[in-house]
Amino acid sequence: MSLELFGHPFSSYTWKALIALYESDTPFTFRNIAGNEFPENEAAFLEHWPVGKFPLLVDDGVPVMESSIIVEHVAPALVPDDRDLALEVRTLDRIFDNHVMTPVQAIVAEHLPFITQTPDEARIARARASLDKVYPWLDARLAGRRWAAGENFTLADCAGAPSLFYADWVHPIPEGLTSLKGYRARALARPAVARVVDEARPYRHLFPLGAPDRD
Ligand SMILES: N[C@@H](CCC(=O)N[C@@H](CS)C(=O)NCC(=O)O)C(=O)O
Repeated sequence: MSLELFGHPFSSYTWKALIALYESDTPFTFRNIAGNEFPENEAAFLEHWPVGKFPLLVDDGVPVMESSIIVEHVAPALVPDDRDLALEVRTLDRIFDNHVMTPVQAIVAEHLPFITQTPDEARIARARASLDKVYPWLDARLAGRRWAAGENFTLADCAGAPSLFYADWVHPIPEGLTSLKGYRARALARPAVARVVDEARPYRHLFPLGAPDRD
């Protein structure tokens, strides 16, 4: 199979797909759609997926949308065969995307000048309140676990690492939530995750809330 991944090096969902590709040592071509640098990549991307959400995988010309599906497509071993364990992995994958990354994206969107000049403070407050609810839940769920669903690095960690990376930037995880903070630190030390973080460093100036001087 010939694989091309369209995405932005600073995008959390692109990281999710890249982490799976790096974890599984899968050869692929990265097609960067950052800014106006690579117009031919942007045009090819939109031709395959007019909705315009990235990442997008193209496998021998066939588009594969949605980061969770891309992870399973390129690295099936990141979802365990055991049915109960697979459900736990997929549950945590959904929670990181829907209840961590979605409020983070809402907060970021309210600070993007090309989206709005007047941040919707009520929307930001609702997103922060969502993170305040999910952080303690995750802290309890991750207690005693090395990775999100247990001993092995899975699809859930491909989602957990990027979402918590950015969540802690926009709405810091409280010090007392040691399981969650420890999990985030372990995830950032994982070589595949460290690699996507490093590859994105040149783009940190783009972070609309100002990237903190850490990580
Ligand atoms: N459910 C999608 C979400 C992808 C997503 O929201 N990607 C962001 C970048 S991290 C995006 O495409 N933003 C551009 C836009 O919304 O126009 C997935 O898992 O792939």
